[in-house]
Amino acid sequence: YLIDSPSYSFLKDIGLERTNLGVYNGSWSASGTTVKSIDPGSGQVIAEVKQATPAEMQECIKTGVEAYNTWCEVPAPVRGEIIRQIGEELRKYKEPLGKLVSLEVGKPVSEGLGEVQEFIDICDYAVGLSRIYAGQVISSERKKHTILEAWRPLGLVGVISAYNFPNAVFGWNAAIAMAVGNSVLWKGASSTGLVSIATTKVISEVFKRNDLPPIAILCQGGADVGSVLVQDNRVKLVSFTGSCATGREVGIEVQKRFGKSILELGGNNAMIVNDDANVEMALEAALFGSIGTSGQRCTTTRRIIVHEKIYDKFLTTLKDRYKLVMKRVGHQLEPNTLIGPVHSQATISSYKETLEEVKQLGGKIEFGGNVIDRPGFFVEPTIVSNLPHNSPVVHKETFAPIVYVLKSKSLEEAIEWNNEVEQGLSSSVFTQDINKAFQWIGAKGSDCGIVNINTTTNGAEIGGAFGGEKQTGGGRESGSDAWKQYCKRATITVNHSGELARAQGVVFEV
Ligand code: UN1
Repeated sequence: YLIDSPSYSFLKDIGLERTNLGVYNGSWSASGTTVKSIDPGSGQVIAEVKQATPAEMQECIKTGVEAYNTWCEVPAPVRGEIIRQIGEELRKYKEPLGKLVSLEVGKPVSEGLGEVQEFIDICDYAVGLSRIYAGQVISSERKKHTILEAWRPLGLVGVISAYNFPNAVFGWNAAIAMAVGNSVLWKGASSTGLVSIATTKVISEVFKRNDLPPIAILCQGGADVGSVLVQDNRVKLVSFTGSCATGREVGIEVQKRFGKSILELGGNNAMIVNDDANVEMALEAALFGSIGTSGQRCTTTRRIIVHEKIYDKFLTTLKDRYKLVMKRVGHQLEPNTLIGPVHSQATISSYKETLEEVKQLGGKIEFGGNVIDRPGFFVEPTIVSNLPHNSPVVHKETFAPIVYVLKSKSLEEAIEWNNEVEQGLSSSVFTQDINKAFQWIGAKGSDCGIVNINTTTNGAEIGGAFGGEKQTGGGRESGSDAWKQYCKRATITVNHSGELARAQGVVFEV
């Protein structure tokens, strides 16, 4: 196991062992199956995680509700102070935790560190939020009456996160949910259990130190354990990140019991390069957008729609850049690496299947297209051309580094293509024409949740609300007023007139 080797001592620095228990609800336990965590860059085992049984999930829910009953009465700015301490702990452990994220997911170290930074940033945001989130006072039509609006916590919030962002996505949800008074129960992806455990170790120390119950609970497990969380009425909100197919099932299950859900599902993100674009900048954006995280972000650029006037030159230069980046294929922990492995053998299979489909449909592989022969799970980042904009394979999200380059006649056509897919997460246009830019962000512009101008489809900051429309699920996480989704709204009419009055002039007197 890699954890036994001295060059991986950072794993022990964040409290990991050879065999780790995947349940934390005040103490560590777990009696389900054992999952080996694999380094996608070498295929070697890092360490192993013992997962929960469905019964243990039930226990976690019980503890989470109890913890909520304490936490919701802690004044919001005091909750903020606890979250400030969590942010401090994360700063202290940023290096080993970021390296673990890199190792277990397969993403380059700077991206692993970036992920922990995203969690730190959202903690800062939540600290501020804890002091400023507020309701309002609304005018009443009745004399000496006042309408108040207040935001109350929901209770226990469930978070199910995916392997590609095993730390930050939990962070966005947990920091905001806890700031407004909820407790949190997390089930991370089975293949990134070590990140879930290490993250929970860092956070749980803060609650202990402050004599608080476990406000953030962890329950690692498979689909059987996840479905207990999804179906239990005590879990007031389920925030799910993953595929459209699973998200649809989760959404329906939660709706059946009238629970709340936040769905952050697939994307099929397009980048439009208009004929007046700063092409150099667009090329750089295309590179990080399509290849970054080996194409495994929900915000990854999957389609590049280029104006016909600049199409040929753009494609040729893009291929040259891909050639350059190929020199930077390597193990994700190597400092020089820009292209790490994909996460698993399953990703390689879907990469191969999609490229088969591409060939059958008459697509041209302009660059890449092969599995790289080295230990671990490596594929060549791939550019495909010559497919119609509405080809079924172009409309499907393959979670791998494959990008389709499409040739358009006008911005209008490009916007139409941007919008014609089922998913609606992220999008961006490259133009230097302010009129075109405003066309893009207007009602008839991009229909996505993220509508960028002159920057990448991926790599959003925490300050804005994150999420997308249509089959992306409609939920919003992270910044802006996304916190409201973790609350219930109370509309409070206060009569301070000393006599009862009815609204709308209704008479009801005996
Ligand atoms: C994800 O891929 O699920 O905008 C999240 C981004 C990151 C988050 C991605 N901040 O690419």
